[in-house]
Amino acid sequence: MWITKWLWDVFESLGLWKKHAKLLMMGLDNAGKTTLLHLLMNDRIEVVQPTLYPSTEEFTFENCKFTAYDLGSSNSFRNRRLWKDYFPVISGIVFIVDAADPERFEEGKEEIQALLRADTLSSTPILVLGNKTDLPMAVSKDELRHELGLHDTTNDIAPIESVQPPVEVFMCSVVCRQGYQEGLQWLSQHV
Ligand SMILES: Nc1nc2c(ncn2[C@@H]2O[C@H](COP(=O)(O)OP(=O)(O)OP(=O)(O)O)[C@@H](O)[C@H]2O)c(=O)[nH]1
Ligand SMILES: [Mg+2]
Repeated sequence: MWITKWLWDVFESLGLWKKHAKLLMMGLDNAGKTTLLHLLMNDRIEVVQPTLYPSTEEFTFENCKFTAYDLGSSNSFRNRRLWKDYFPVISGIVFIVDAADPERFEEGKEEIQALLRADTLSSTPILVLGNKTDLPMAVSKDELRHELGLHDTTNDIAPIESVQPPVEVFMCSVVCRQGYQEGLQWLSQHV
């Protein structure tokens, strides 16, 4: 809405927003990307349909303004090509995984490992959210990290010579409004 944009511009010019970050929402279909985005924008859980068309949304978290691109699932061929167009303009990635769907971890691993190999993203922080911890099948953070082939960045055991972007895993339940806040705080510090 133009009035929101106008207010942001005023606040920005007064130096009241510390940062403005552009994010790409990524992850397999059904992971919870759009549900999270709508919660961040409208502060409520909405029933959403699978994303068929790319959308650009804006929200604020603490005193950081975010513009987020929701392209739909990253496992579609069309979107894989689309992402690359966004890489040069984004300052962070939110990669959401359904932590209660072990059958799709391998697919998720392929997606995130492809991201880690992308030259254009060498310094772009990646927030990995293990979503749906409210479901009984949800795995632990350690298990998810292992399944996705991610180093334990918390304990800093990644090889020093690696030029991989900062990556951190946070477990969350979007529908229970738990866990993603800590992840966004981490991301805000790295964008
Ligand atoms: N149990 C549970 N369900 C969730 C959670 N977050 C999202 N969902 C549900 O997961 C389903 C998919 O959510 P979406 O937000 O559409 O997922 P998406 O990643 O945007 O999917 P695509 O648009 O197809 O890429 C919906 O039925 C949501 O209500 C959660 O934390 N727990
Ligand atoms: Mg969606």
